[in-house]
Amino acid sequence: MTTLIQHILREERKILQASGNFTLLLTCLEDAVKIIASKARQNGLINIVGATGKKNAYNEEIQKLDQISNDILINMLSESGQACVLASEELAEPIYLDNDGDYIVFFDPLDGSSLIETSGVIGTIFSIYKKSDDNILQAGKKQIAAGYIVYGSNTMFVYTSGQGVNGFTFDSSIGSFLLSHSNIQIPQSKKIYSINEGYSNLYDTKLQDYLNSLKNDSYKLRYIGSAVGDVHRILLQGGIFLYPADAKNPNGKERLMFEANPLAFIVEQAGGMAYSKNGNTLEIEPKSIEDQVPLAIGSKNEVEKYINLTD
Ligand code: P6P
Repeated sequence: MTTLIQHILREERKILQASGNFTLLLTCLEDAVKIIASKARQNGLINIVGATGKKNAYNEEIQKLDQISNDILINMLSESGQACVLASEELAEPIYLDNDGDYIVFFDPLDGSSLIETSGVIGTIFSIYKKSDDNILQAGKKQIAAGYIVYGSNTMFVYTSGQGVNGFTFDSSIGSFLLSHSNIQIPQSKKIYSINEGYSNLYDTKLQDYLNSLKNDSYKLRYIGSAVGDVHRILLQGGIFLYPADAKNPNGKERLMFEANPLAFIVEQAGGMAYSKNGNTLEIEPKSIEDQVPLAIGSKNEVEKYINLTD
């Protein structure tokens, strides 16, 4: 039996040459997501459903559990003393903390929160960088760790620090995440694609022709409406997730710092590929904390086929 914290301690000693501070940061993150998981499972019993009446920087309604999750993460990560900057998808500005912490943490506190009310698959996504003197915005390839916690039929913590991808499933009988999926490798060929076909009239001709080629080749469509849920399925079963640019969203919708980069780091570490118009997602130099990018992510052969047929 290997717990999440045992695994992170071993990795920290082997790779990060840190003195335990990184493990302390992830321990506080683990506590935060345990609380979030507990709240999410009480949906229907406690008043966590519905909108707060506030909007985020993307003009989206902030749901009550978004706010709760955001506050829990801010509180726990601040208390760790190891993060000098916290940036949340739900906050217009990053939080600069008065400590000598070495790490910058970006997070989407609850991706897919519109699915809370219907008990859908939602999740927390995080992305960790070493502090940089000049700018908190760094390309995704500079991440030192990233992961997500998916709150679905089980609660699973999927994580990489650049040494492969491991999944830890929450065992409520002992209150810990235990290693359940060691060295995840994304299956390379699976005829499953994931896209919101409701927007197909907004897609350009090449994209429409590509989608038709998949249908003609008997691909299945699976789309949850939360990137963390769709990408988690693809990480384990293979396929491709697409949130492309369209006439309404010329830069796509997925947030570079909060969704695309951490998911791209995970998928590439599992042998997959992540592509955002004209190049690898992890190579993009962010211009703004609110950058949104088109995203094609999943099995390498599927993403390469997408690029060949649409670029
Ligand atoms: P649509 C969730 O709000 C999210 O940001 C992603 O998790 C998800 O992939 C996308 O939006 C869904 O967007 O336009 O299909 O509802």
